[in-house]
Amino acid sequence: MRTRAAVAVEAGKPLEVMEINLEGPKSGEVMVEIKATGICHTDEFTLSGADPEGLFPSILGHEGAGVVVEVGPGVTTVKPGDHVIPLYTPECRQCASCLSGKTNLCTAIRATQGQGLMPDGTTRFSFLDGRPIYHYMGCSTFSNYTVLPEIALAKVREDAPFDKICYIGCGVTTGIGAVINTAKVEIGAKAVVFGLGGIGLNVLQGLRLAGADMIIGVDLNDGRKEMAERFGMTHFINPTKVDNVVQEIVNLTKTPFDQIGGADYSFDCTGNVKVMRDALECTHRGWGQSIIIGVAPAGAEISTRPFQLVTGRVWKGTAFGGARGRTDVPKIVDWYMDGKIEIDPMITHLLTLDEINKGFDLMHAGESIRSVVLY
Ligand code: NAD
Ligand code: AHE
Ligand code: ZN
Repeated sequence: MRTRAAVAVEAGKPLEVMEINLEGPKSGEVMVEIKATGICHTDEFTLSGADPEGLFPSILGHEGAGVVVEVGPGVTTVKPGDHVIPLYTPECRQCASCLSGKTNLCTAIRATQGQGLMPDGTTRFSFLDGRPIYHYMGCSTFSNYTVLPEIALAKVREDAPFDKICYIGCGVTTGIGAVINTAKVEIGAKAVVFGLGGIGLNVLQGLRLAGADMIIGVDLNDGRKEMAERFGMTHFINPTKVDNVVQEIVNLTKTPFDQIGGADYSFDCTGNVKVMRDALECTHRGWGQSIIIGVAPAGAEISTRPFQLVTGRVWKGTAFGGARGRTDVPKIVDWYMDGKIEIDPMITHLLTLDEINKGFDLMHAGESIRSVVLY
């Protein structure tokens, strides 16, 4: 069949909206009509050419929601008409990683996913002249219709609005999950969030949900302050307006009983390796944990004095907030529908597929939190 899609033809170039070919689902695969997709900073990162796994031409997008239209042979867990959220971190429930109970990083199809291919090593997308187009993160939600492995779909309730729950496909789950699954923040904690964009705001609401007492937000953009306060931030620091952001955080967290100071938890949501160092070093001697969420460009490396770790600080990372997609995503949709978490104010712009490049422009200008494309 034919479908409309925004194709990443070349690194650093705007997406091109066009009609392309899409082959039907093969064994264990499912065709989904995408109804809405968010634009995450990771899409921008790959389009810019900074992703070591970036492939062109490809169809980006990994934060979608839609409806199953067709299933391939052997598919048993979803059927046409089901509402689903694509998962860039699938959940096969059979591989060593899934069975370990220690990680959400299912390895069943990771190798082909990273090569922009379906598990059988081929692509379902092609230009009208027959040239192949790669998949992206196993999702490719910048196409109106896409094909995914069955294990990469979370079935969700049918009364949840696509234009909001698409964000659970990455940003919401990543931010809240980093707090709950990865850091396991406790009531009364002091935490710092570096980068108050589409991910950082969800870390804030995760911290509020977990009952953190002091929630410090750090961002270069003063315009983020108002929205961040709405999501639970108690103190704001613009690092360009203080001498030393680490010292500032240490001072803020000191008490008469604890003159050492430092955050119990910090989260990097910028992808900047210098910020990652500050995020580690502002945590408390003896027990501070710093969680890396941001994705850094090819070749970038983190560094700190080993003494920071010798003295008890812990550096961790998280992908998709440590969430097991098929199990956890339907629950997060329930949290949204039950009013336990907020999504609506973070979706600042609604776009058509033809306007998708405007979503990247708004992100670059720091004007949007999430732009969502409606098909
Ligand atoms: P975003 O563009 O919406 O937000 C980034 C924010 O960081 C902006 O508010 C920006 O002003 C701020 N910022 C940039 N540089 C800064 C600095 N030096 N100091 C302080 N603030 C700074 O991006 P997003 O969608 O929130 O994504 C954030 C990061 O998380 C990206 O690197 C993205 O690739 C990554 N990400 C990771 C996962 C994961 O599973 N690990 C999931 C989604 C996104
Ligand atoms: N391909 C990049 C890394 C990109 C990356 O870290 N992706 C995150 C999700 S970001 C979502 O917005 C992730 O899930 N990583 C785990 C995985 O298996 O990809 C690179 O550096 O090669
Ligand atoms: Zn993302």
